[in-house]
Amino acid sequence: MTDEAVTAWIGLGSNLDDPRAHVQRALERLARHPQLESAGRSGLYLSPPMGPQDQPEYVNAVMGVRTTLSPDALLVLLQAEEAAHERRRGRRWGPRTLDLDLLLYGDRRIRQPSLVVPHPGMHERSFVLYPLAEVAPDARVPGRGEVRALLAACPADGLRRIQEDGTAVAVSNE
Ligand code: A4P
Ligand code: MG
Repeated sequence: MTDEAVTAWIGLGSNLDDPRAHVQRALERLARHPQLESAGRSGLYLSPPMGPQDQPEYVNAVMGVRTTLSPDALLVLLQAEEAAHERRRGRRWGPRTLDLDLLLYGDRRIRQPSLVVPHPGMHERSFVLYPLAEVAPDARVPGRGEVRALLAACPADGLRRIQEDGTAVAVSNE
């Protein structure tokens, strides 16, 4: 990869049809993608649904990639990966097999109809900040501050980290 590569952070979420497997498979496929170079990934987390409550818990994770792709091209790649997981778009914030959000793209701020970066709400969502702080506490959310500081102000909201033996342990920012 050339010097123009940027570090982008991607948020992964799933709450249908074996969510752990969907997130795990997406992490592996993205890490192998020829236009992405892996720059770290968090463990898997379990989180109560934000939005409609009549849906299962989510599995969430984040991953960093170094890439020379433009933000728009990266979004297209992420949407193709969602489609590979048979993601069907239903109601907003409704259940899904895989949601890939472009959280951060270097220090860029983007406001287009199809792409808003930093991803709206990420600075106050525990299922984004806790995994992100695990791998990139120094990262900056443009206009909001350092991940570490955002985490300190963000209640865990029932978030649990999945351990290697498969059990889930509550997390805290204290
Ligand atoms: N879009 C704009 N900016 C971006 C970006 N930075 N990354 C556009 C990705 N997409 C972006 O997305 C709708 C449109 O957003 C896309 O066409 C793209 O052009 P979508 O995935 O079809 O819709 P959505 O995900 O239902 O809506 P939205 O508003 O993106 O929701 P969020 O913020 O992604 O939240 N609860 C838990 N515990 N964990 C979760 O991960 N996720 C959601 C979805 C709800 N509740 C959750 C979780
Ligand atoms: Mg989304």
